[in-house]
Amino acid sequence: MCVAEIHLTPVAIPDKPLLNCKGVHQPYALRTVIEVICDDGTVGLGESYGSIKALDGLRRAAPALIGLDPFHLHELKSRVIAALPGGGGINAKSAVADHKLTDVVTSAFEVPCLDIQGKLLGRPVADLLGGAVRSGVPFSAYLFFKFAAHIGEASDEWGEVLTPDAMVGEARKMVETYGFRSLKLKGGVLHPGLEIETILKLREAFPNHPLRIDPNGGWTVETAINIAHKLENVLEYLEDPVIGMDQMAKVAAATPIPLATNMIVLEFDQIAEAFRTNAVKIVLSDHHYWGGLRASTHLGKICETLGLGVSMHSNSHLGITLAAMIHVAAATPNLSFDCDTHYPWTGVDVIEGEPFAFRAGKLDLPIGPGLGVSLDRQKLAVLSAHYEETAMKERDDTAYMKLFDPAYERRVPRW
Ligand code: GKR
Ligand code: MG
Repeated sequence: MCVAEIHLTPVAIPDKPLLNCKGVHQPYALRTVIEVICDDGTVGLGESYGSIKALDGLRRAAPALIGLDPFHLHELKSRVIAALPGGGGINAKSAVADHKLTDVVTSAFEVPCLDIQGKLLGRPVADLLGGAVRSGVPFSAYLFFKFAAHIGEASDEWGEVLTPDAMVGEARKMVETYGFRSLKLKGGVLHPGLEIETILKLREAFPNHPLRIDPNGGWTVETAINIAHKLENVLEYLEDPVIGMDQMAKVAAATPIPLATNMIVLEFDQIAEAFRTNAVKIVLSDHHYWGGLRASTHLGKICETLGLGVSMHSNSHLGITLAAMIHVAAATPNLSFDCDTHYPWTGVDVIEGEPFAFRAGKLDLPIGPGLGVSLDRQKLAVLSAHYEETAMKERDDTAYMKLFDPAYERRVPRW
């Protein structure tokens, strides 16, 4: 059997005005839904980025995969590399971190191939990754400071969250609705003093919830060390307080709080330096740019060998990605921290039936072979129509922020 057809559908998912150190989320988040169809009619699903470079790479590589045996994943990777000479990265030049196009595209097609394999074998994808070691995968509440509404719109159901007290309110709603047992705050947005106050108020309101803060490199080394001192014994880990291996190593040397990253260790050949310099103690995996689900379990193994922890990063996403995250998280023995997810902010999906429902902050493996999710064509058509109608074809949180505040400037570090 072999791959006979590939369909790529870019979609625009309504998003909330969530703040980070680069600006604010636009009205849509862009993704691509991937369908790989075999000559026997078996369909594998995948989901990846929807940026111009990612979509272009997916479109250029897809024809090279026709005729591929969906079990031949090494060949999948070499066909992708051959189809994308020069490779390159998928992010804008101004981005502080980039992701390799060939890894992104390999992953985007590996997941549907694993979905196909699972369907043919009648087994969940987690079984193809060594089997699930936990029945429910725990996720953390992903807390964002936010504006009440997009420009020209009425307030969304979360309202404005721009103070420590309002953030405690957002956290309560997340915990009451989804049962999350740990909290991650997207920082680098307010003055550091206010973000310290926010974490301390969260600690008071949720004495038993592990807490993390991630300013995406928005602080100077001095600010980061100062914040780390104030939050010692409060944080489970501190994520990307500063940018760059050397700067992370300086902060790491000054605090007992473990540092985590999804910004300085993005590829296998960066792990050794991070280990040597003691810059990070926890690597955040993300199958979309680490090269796929199998690569993510390899990352887990390497981290185990080096005595590093593994946690999981996320970006705005739909249920196909969430299903893949659950399978790989279930099959990564040393993924010992609650995973990130933007899913509660998304509110819509392309999968058939009910959206994923968190119980006590956890999600079970979807039922059924492969990923265990199928595509709802009507839902897909709605999000695809949004993509076709919107002029937005690239994420640009800074440009959108300038519409709220024309004086706003992107600065990393900001504080
Ligand atoms: O959604 O604004 C966001 C996040 O800041 C996202 O872009 C990051 O990639 O969640 C991510 C992170 O942990 O850095
Ligand atoms: Mg992060």
